Amino acid sequence: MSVQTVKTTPFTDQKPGTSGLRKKVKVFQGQHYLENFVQSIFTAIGGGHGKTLVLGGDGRFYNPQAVQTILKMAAANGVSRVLVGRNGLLSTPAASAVIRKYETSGGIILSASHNPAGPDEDFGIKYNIGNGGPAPERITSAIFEESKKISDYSILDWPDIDLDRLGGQMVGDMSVDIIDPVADYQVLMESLFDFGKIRALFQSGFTLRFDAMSAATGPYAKAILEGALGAAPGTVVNGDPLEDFGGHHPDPNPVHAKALFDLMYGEDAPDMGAASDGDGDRNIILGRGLYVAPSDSLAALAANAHLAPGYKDGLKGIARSMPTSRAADRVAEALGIPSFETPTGWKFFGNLLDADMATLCGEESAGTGSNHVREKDGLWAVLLWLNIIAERKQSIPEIMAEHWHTYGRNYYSRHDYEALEVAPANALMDALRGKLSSLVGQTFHGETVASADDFAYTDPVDGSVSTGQGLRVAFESGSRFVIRLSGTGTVGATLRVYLERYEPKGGDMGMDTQDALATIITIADEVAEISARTGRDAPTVIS
Ligand code: VG1
Ligand code: CO
Repeated sequence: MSVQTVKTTPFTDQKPGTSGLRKKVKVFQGQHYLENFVQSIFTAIGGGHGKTLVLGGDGRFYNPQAVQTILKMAAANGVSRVLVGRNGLLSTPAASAVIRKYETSGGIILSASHNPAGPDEDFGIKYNIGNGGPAPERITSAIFEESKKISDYSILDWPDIDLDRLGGQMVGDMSVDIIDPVADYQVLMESLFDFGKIRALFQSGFTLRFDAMSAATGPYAKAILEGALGAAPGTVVNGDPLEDFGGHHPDPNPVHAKALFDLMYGEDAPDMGAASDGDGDRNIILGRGLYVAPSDSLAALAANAHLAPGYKDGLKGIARSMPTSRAADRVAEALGIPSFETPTGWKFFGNLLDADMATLCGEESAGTGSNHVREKDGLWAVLLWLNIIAERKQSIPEIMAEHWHTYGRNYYSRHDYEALEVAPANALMDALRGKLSSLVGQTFHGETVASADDFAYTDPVDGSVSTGQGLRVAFESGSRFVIRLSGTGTVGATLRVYLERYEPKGGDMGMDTQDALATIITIADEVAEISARTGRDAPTVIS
């Protein structure tokens, strides 16, 4: 057994984005690339000495090789113990749950989430801290700084271990526990929800289609939905994790989960449709003929969470990312609890959850979660919906109709322009940023601008400030649009345009979303010069 110190030179592009470092697999396979980043993590967290870590990923191509390398580096950096999901698999929320349950120092999650996988596609890695959540900016910045000055890394000369064998093994002096990736997570879900009531719901004939998109959630969904809850066999489709996710983008949206949307809008639709993403932290919810916008799902869950045992004492507060619709704010107001508006990315919710200021959190990008872990959690959201349906004995369309009747409806959509050239995308942002202040008071197509700014966030717990988090233009009517560039893509730039219009209660709750937003869409295109500057006449994805 010998620790090798390997000479290396820094890469300039290891800056973590919205959720860790994501690059093409080929980039990660390049000499020293993965190792440099992993060593930068260890250095940034003050070394591995005496620490216990959790390690696992979404099962995509290169996941097992990366696990082996990281284990040898962890041992060389003095880590005492690593808990590894069997075959290197742990969904992102399950990794968070395991970090919390065993009170480890943190964990390394291997995922590029909803990005496609395979030898020519994407890989990703991120560090989560001891609360189970993504490292805050202070730590991701420290990792990036280390990556810019690294000169060597440490790795143990040791054979690969058997990732398929549950139980203890050694890598040098470091003990490795291969754990069942589902067990701890399932126990946590059983503590939050009324499994008896949900089981009775399925027994009464309630039907569900859960599309695991050939990614990490399959084993969890099968064990919990079809196993513990007795949903009919076949409820979970695409339930076996594949290293290339079957060649699909495991992104639950109308384009990539088209089969599910077609089913739910067709004649043979089950009562509920749901899907998760590559690493299991996202969810979408559909009723018969109705797609519940993720922002609306957050609001409806917040309004009904007290029906599930884990939330029976009510919520402390609700947090949403800035581009997420303000539907949840109205619920918070009605409940008399605070609401928070954070930048995009789950790392900004951690402090609010730790301080018990927020109980539920959500993002428009199909992410919802609570204080049970420090990540968004796809299957958790499905179970909370099921628990609510079991209690209310109403369909999803009925629950949403009542919700809008009570609170009004925030019509909401996101338009993505993917794989743009970087320079014109940046120029578009710069141009819009430059004219924000001059927009206030101007009227476009009957909508007068009430405010326009570049969103900055001051964390109410530790006072840290995050700037440049999205350009937002709000109108006197309550409508708004927000524009930002994605921080998770690996090819060119992706422009995200978030569109929102509020229809007060008593108004028309049955409009087509794109029709309802037509004026705001036109204004956003004109003001931000989207088609003119991108050369695109339509978004790549509308969700
Ligand atoms: C996207 C979403 C954001 C989410 C992030 C990570 O980021 O918009 O809401 O937190 O992905 O989710 P961006 O920077 O591309 O807009 V996941 O499920 O990809 O880990
Ligand atoms: Co994800």
